[in-house]
Amino acid sequence: MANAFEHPIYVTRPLLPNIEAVTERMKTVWDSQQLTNFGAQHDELSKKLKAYLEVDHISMFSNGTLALLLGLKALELTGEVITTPFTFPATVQALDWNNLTPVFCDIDPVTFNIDAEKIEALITEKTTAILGVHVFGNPCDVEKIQAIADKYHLKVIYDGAHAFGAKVNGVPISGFGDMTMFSFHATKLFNTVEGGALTYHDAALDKRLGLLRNFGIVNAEEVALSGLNAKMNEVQASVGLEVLKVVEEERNKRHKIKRTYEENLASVEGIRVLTTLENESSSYQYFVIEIDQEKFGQSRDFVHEELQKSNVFARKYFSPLCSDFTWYSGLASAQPENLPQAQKAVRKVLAMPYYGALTIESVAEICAIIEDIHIKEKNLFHLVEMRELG
Ligand code: T4K
Repeated sequence: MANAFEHPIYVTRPLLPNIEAVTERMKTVWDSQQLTNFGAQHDELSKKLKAYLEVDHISMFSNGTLALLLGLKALELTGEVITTPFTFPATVQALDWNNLTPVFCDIDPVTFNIDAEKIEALITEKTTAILGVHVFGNPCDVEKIQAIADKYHLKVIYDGAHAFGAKVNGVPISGFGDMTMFSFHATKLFNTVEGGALTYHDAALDKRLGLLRNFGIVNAEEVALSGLNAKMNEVQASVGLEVLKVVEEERNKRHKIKRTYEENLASVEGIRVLTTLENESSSYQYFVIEIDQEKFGQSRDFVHEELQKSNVFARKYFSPLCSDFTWYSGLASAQPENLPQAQKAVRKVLAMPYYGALTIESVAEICAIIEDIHIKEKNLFHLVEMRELG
């Protein structure tokens, strides 16, 4: 019989670097009196991330949402953008703020990513781009998406908020599409407290994004375009530089946690663990399960509530579907009957606690809680069956 936890166990905890190291770095910032507007910490982090992510071009931002919003703006998109309904609100809100209309495409029931097979049918003369999300850090079908984009001359943007460090066939995730956004929010594997970045291949975007994130200011005499304030400051960059030093260690810890979950849940009927495909490597951002109510005996919502009673706060990411937001109710592509797989996933998926500081014993205990629910249901089912038989 599993036990409740004394202290709350959350879906994640921030990766906190050594405080002395952060303080030391902060002293440098204080001494310099340059707190924001592209100082030494910003430039150092930018250089280090370029190497880590193996990219030629990177621009850093105050958060992932503004990075995506301004990235779409920089690409000068118009009309319709094909995207997924199974994502965090920021993905589609970045489209809204650019006056772009999302066209929702159903998802693949195995990866929960946009179903590349269903994209082509949604293309109209207004379509200018495909906005894929590497949901839970597992890569989209990048090759198929690129083939469609090439055929119809569309831009490809990836929301890689969860995909820091993910690869496809050994190629870093930012190698695909025209542009990739990363989130460096506190809940992300790599964090700068709040923060984000865009990576891209077109050198001309360096200048445009530089303007867009800094009010369009060219110099003291000239403002070239209507931008925003979306700069990453020196405190954020300092934290990021120290977090970057411990990211690999965190990935290793998460690998062990992932294996413990997988081993403990493998025999539980009705639970599917979301894994990466053979040619892909994961970002270790989320650990996600899918609960088949019929086989497991109880719904995802029931499991979510039972875990909460034991002080375990798993999350129903990404519920509600973005297509169900009230302001999209007039869109044909947002109608539930057009998104059957997304409608199923949103009722079955649960993001489990997943962070390096989580002990292996705690993971085993969380799995035991889930197994207990299943066994209880199974016993109840047999009892009812036997009663019915006489
Ligand atoms: N695209 C996608 C696909 C995304 O998932 C996101 C963000 C974005 C775009 C936008 O990127 P950013 O603009 O955020 O850079 C969290 C994050 O706030 C959000 O960044 C993230 N996705 C989303 C999936 O998760 P919530 O509403 O779940 O956050 P919250 O505050 O409930 O945090 C979850 C748990 O984490 C808490 O229960 C406890 C723990 N926590 C959280 C914070 C903030 C801590 O232990 N310490 C903390 O400081 O959205």
